[in-house]
Amino acid sequence: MPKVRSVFLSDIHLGTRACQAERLLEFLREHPAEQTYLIGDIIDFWAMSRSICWSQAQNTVVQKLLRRARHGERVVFIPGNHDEALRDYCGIVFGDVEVVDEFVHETADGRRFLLIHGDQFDQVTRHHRWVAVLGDKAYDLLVRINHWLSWGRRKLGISGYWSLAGYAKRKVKTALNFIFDFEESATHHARERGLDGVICGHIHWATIRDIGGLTYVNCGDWVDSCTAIVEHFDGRLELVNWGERASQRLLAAPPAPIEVPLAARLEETMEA
Ligand SMILES: [Mn+2]
Repeated sequence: MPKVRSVFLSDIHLGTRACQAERLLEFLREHPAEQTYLIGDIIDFWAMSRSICWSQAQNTVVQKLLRRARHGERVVFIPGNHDEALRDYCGIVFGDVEVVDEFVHETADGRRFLLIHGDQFDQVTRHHRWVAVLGDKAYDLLVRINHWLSWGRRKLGISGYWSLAGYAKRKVKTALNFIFDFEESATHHARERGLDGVICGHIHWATIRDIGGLTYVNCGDWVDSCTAIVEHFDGRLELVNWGERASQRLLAAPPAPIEVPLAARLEETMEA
């Protein structure tokens, strides 16, 4: 029996060591849904072009998603910039998974949302790819440090999840105004289309908020914060912070070191 009407996920980054596949599996197990939307950067082809990390848990994530599609649940895949190779396949159905460039989802209470990854609204990735690469590099480093930090915190019995990358992002937010600009332009796009809001990903910053009468929703990510958006049967949208919930239960082994495949991205920038 579905527990929620819809599940919205983005930025899983399968194929990288940072991908928190085990936590995602837990989340999926506890959230059967009528429809599942995968809103971009699900598979990280950028990173995989250099070094591939494909764990058993990541394999299981793919199998679970395909299984959902096979068993009558609607699964829609909207490619992002890290899996942009799949944009060539928009309009095609793969093993019951629909691949589309963007999608309009109507909630149970009749609101219409544009589903799109969001790199289209990111002026940095669009026009200054090298800046995005530098940003990515710093971000990956923070995620890696945080991986060890949170393990240390668990070992010391400190409860709760504290994200270094999240902290740093909050700090630089005012300096760059990057997130603000992104949210504004995504919402603007939905408004122009006559919709009630937008559900996107890309910036790894989960939120549900009102922007000028429209609802701006971001799914977050599964490399750092472990967040998802769910739609309940009455149409209410909820941000699920699985990272916070799971950290209270997981007193696991030390994390494996993360190899950050930066060279691949740098190469790509040279070519761009
Ligand atoms: Mn992206």
